[in-house]
Amino acid sequence: MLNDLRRVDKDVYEAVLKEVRREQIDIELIASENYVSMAVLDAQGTVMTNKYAEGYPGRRYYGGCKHVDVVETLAIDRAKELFGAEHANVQPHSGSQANMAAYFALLKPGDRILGMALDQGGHLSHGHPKNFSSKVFDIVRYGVNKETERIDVDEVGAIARKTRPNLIVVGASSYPRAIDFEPFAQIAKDVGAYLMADIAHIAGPVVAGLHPNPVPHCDVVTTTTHKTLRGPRSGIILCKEEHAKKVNSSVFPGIQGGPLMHVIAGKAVAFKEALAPGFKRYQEQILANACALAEELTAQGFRLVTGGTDNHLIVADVRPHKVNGIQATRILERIGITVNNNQIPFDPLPPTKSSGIRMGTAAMTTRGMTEPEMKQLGHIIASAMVHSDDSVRLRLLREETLDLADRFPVYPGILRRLYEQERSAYA
Ligand code: DSN
Repeated sequence: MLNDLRRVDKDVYEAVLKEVRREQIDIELIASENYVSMAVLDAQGTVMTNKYAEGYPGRRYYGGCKHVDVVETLAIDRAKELFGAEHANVQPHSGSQANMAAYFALLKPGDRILGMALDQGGHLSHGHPKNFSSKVFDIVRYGVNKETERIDVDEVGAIARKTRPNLIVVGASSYPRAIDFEPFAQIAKDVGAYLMADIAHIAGPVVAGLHPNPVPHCDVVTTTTHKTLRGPRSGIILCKEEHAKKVNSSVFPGIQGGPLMHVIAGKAVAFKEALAPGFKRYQEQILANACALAEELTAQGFRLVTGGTDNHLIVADVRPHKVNGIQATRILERIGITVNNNQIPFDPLPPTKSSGIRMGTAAMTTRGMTEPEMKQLGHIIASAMVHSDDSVRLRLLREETLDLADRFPVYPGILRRLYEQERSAYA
């Protein structure tokens, strides 16, 4: 296994080996991460990485594309079927590039975008001052209501009527509640704006019918493919047929050259997996696990933004435990739990510290954990905060997370073969 890599480049090989081991022994609660299947890993490690395929299936600028055409067509057809979309472009390398291409398809530089502020739950590419989006476009922002910490569509409507954006972006990176796209469509219609949804986080529940689907209400929908959708690290764009040509030429030649055909192969495989009946059950368990973790964290003294969750993620205000977000993240890292520090709405602390942490259940659900393990994790997380100065207690908590990780292996086949090869690394 990985024999050529080991022979040619020991440094990279060893880093990969350590990453395989880290993924096994840590509890992954980063809301935007997941573990792809062996089939998706296989697809990405194929010779499709060699092929230049600028253009689209049947209309390429390079010869020799007949097999990559098959793969891209499968990915397109499956994406359309999954989301009920009229058109899909599966070439964006990432979520941010999907968003960039969508903006450039519908807008010209200087046009106005209304998006959710990052510090209220939005995403960098929805208009953060340091992102390309605010350098190219004129950004106005909406946030959440200070009392409820939820999106207030009346307020969004008022901002839209006042600022007359050309495009409204609905979607978030750290918003734990379901989003109703219909009122956004009404607002966009009232002010003559395009409506774009970025469902990077919630694509899995959308596909499973467990979250409203924005496709019928939006001009364009973007998503990453690696979060709850459990595909390779990448992005896609879905749109109405009327925007198809503009979206395609905005991706290529607009902002990208050759598509990453090995990653598109991985997307095709992941979409097939998402179309299979077991995927809905997986998504149901992600949501059930998020509820169970949210309940336990609340019982253990954390304050949850909005009081809970409707999706796969939780934003916990950690200040009741007398720590800030970065301190909580570091304490959890010591006991093998990975999360990210996250601002809460109207956070008095800067993003580098923040008052909260964000957690998601997609990855550990992939490993087979259910509600009892979520309760156990909620208890472990709180104990780590309480005993953060007690290295003996932290060591015991680390043993508990190691035991949990052992009970729910990820990539057991890879681990077994690497272990046989590299006993010393696992000694
Ligand atoms: N960085 C991703 C996240 O963690 O949500 C969004 O792009």
